[in-house]
Amino acid sequence: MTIKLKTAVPGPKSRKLMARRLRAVARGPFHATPVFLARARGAVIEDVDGNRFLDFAAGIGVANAGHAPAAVVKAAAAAAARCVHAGFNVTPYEGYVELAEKLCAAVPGRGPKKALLVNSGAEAVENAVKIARVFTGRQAVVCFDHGFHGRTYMAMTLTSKVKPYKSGFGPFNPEVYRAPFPYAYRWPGSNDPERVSAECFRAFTDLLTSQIGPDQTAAVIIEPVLGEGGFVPAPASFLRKLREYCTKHGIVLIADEIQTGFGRTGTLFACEQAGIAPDLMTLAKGLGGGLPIAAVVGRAEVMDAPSEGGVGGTYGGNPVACAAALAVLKLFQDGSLLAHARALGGIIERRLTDWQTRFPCVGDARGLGPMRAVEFVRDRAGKEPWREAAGRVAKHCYEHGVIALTAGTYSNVIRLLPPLVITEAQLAEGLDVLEAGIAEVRP
Ligand code: PLZ
Repeated sequence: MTIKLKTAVPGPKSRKLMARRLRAVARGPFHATPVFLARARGAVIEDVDGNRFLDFAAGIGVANAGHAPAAVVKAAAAAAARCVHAGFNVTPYEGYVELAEKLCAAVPGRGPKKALLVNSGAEAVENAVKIARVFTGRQAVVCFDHGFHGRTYMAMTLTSKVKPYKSGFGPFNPEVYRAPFPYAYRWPGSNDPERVSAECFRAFTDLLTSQIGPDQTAAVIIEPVLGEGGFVPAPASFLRKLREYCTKHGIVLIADEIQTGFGRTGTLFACEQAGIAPDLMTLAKGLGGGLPIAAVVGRAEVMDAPSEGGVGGTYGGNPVACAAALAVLKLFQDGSLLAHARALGGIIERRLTDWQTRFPCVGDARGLGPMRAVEFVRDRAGKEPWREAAGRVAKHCYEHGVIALTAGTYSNVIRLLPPLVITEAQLAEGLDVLEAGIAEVRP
């Protein structure tokens, strides 16, 4: 048994720290749990009161290779001992170049590729849009319903959900258009993924031809599986049709793999499973194993469109973060972590499907590989989103030793984001807690 609770959750030390936090820290940053962390290893988090939790959040899909893998800690420490920061735009260093080489080799696509390193997912999204606009000489950007791309102005504009992400923060960036995402469970008229995929693609082409103009469109940005939007996979057919359309019209296709990347869906990148290569891919989260680093990777001619000095930043591709990312990539290299991730995916899928048949409040169970979620509804037929159910299950989880996150446009989803090094026994232990939480949910 991994879970070990010494106090009620939150414990006295966490409560004290929360009181200090409320006084000194701005209200904005949200907490999924009231638990203050002391340390984390593998798939286990220990709080300041000595309670041990199983982690189904991985720092929002970051610790895919586990919390503090020895190789990553060692590589980062060694890099820090050599140089913490110099600035790639002042005195370049090998780690940045080597990471770019490795990322270019790892992302799908046959032709020559190049990479740009930045600090966060939002920054990667901003840069991908800048690059696409310069490359095409066009302005419009098309994104999708339920999408999440970050909190800076362009990334926030591309994000769909108003509360809490956009409310009060307007005006938003111009020339951003939104098309429907093939969210089969909530598509009016049909739940058949292929039919929904076809109907959404028709709506997408109609939007471009009747409102924007394909020849005015710089980029289309999509998450292959919605992350914050509730773990809804785009059908492979939809992604393939987008790929064809963008190629035909010279539009830059950006796959935002910030949450889906680095094994989260059972392959290094989700696009691999649809058999598509985007023109640009945005990466962050799992890339640095916890250190802040992100990337835009893609077709060399697109990546080279901005002039020298046109993109960059002080910290982008920091040497310590590069060393950590190189160590993370090495952990994925022999394929055993991905194979384990797929095995976890099978276990999670069976368990979640079983809950969907047994618990009326579980309206949908879905995902890709181990990136899976359940969606709570008040009634099966009407599918009215049941936000409080997801909140109560998440609370039950942390009170019983599992850190789990909600998601979804209606905040009625519980998503599973365990570190991919979690053992099958740990996973089962955590799923038992989650199941007990769901069984307790009453109107
Ligand atoms: N694109 C697909 O999932 C970040 C957001 C947490 P940053 N998702 C977690 C929060 O409450 O802000 C994300 C993502 C996708 C972009 C981003 C943005 O990545 O590193 O948080 O900027």
